[in-house]
Amino acid sequence: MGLLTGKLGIVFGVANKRSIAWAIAQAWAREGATLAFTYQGERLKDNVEELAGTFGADTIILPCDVTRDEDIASVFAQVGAKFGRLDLLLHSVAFAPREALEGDFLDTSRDAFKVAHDVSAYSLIALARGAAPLMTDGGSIVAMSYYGAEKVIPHYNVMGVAKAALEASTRYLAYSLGPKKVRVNCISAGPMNTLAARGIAGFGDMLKHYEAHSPLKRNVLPDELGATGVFLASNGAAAITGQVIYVDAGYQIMGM
Ligand code: 0WE
Repeated sequence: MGLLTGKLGIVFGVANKRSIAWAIAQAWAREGATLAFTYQGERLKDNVEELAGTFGADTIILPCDVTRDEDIASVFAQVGAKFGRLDLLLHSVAFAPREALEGDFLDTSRDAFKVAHDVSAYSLIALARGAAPLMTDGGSIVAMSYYGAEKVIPHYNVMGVAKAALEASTRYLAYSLGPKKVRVNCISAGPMNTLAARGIAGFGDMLKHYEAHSPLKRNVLPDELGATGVFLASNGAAAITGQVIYVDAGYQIMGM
């Protein structure tokens, strides 16, 4: 029997087959979870339907712009009607305006700060609040973070500040939802070759830097994020909440 057999989950953040959300969703499904998916905007609808459609007829696929409270309310109303309850939620959503990731952090506009924090950090709180009433038998909420939350990564800029807010929100949500046996954790992934990384200047050099300097002398594979996602979702992680787990080939431990 799978580690997640009988569990019901919802996945936010699949854009295409390279998405971290897709790697974790596939691993959750392989372990027996039944999943709902959301997509951001019509341009991603076909992608998500093609990927998630492979899981069969009981898969729910819904639109959701995480900056819209009415979208979030509608998603959890429909998931509640079809699933009746919920055990798992994956948050794999981030956005900052491109110019904020290219220039000097000093020039971060009020609007770029607001958008980055709304999409990338506040959304975790809003989604947790939507999911919590359905998590009647406890639950596991997993969000994706990055080392730029903790140390300066050139050009990551306002996304680093937003990921710091996401990680702090993870701790406060863990405290808020702990009495309901709902756990909230982050996976801090090493750099991955996803749509979100495409076109980021120097991204190839960053992958080479991890190969050269991480203890394991390599980059992280999507399946390894999937396996950590399964662990955090499983009853094996029943006493783990509020944590940031680094899945980064050990890079984060290095001082030089
Ligand atoms: O969190 C991320 C990327 C998130 C992201 C990516 C984009 C690109 C396109 C958020 N917003 C946007 N907005 C866009 O217009 N990562 C961890 C990947 C990443 O992004 C970087 C990195 C790494 C690593 C940006 C600069 C430096 C390093």
